Amino acid sequence: MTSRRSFLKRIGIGFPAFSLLGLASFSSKAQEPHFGSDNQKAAIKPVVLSTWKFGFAANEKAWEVLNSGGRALDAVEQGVQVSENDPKVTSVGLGGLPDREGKVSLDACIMDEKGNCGAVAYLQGIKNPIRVARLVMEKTPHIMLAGKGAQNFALSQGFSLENLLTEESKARWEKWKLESNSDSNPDKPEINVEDHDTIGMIALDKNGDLSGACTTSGLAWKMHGRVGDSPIIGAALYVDNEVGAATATGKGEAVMKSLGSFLIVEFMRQGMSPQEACEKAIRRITERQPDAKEFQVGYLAINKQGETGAYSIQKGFTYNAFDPNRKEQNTSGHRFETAIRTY
Ligand code: SD4
Repeated sequence: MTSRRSFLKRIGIGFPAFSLLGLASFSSKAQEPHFGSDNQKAAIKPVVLSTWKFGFAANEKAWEVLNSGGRALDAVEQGVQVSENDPKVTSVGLGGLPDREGKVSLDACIMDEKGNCGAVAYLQGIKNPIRVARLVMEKTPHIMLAGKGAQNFALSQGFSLENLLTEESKARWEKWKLESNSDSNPDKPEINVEDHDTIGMIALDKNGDLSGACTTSGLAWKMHGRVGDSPIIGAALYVDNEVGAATATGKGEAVMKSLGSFLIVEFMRQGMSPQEACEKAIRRITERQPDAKEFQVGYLAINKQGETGAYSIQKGFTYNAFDPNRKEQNTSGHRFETAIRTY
């Protein structure tokens, strides 16, 4: 079996660089990547990546599915539901922070290895928008349903209406209302920079197939009716089973302007590594959007070989990476001013 060090040499990455990529903590029982007789690099699989600290629990659920040979699509759908169902995660599903009128509205999308996709936008009263998005994909001729139509479709599929505004989220909204003057400040939703945000999850299964899911309650205190990037295929999520997958978190408006996830997949198609593709897509925002210092966007990517990348505008973007050799939480911190990446 090829040694790890010689494997790194063969793929052109010295050990220090490999550490920088956040991949250094192989356990002693780690499976060694190996080469076939044609000297092709064997894919690392399965792999699952998700955004933010709370995504660790979601990854564990997804890992159960992947490790038992399940489909990446099932893994991501079941994984992100862990966050949707957790009232303490105040940016996804139940317990999500509301808009400025106190209404919780959810956005989600899902995409499989065949390029099928489904999405819901501005969905109210339904705890698991990702399940509804999958049903839109599988049971309708459409890709996205929004608002009342999305809710009616969910009810027709056996979902029930629930109050998603928990006491804690309601109290935070009431405090925000007291402290802010939303009428004179209509464009200032809460921009999360730290460890509480949308969950985006992308996975490569044992069969070598990619899928992804993204689900959120969106920016806290957003204008009523606002829809972000999270249900937009190509913006917050894109999967191309020939190339790779990418997902986004952060200020949706910035991601939508550059269709970040699609851009990353296209960069990987041109030969960039997932890390290079994430960095270049972040630069597309920082170079073109003059207010980029004011907000956060974070990207994750996987390619068909199971290599991963992560990058963000600001420090503090936490993500979770599971593969046969690691179960880790990392921070991809880009110091905007100096363009130095720190892990
Ligand atoms: C949105 N990208 O609605 C989502 C939510 C998020 O910081 O990630 N907020 O814009």
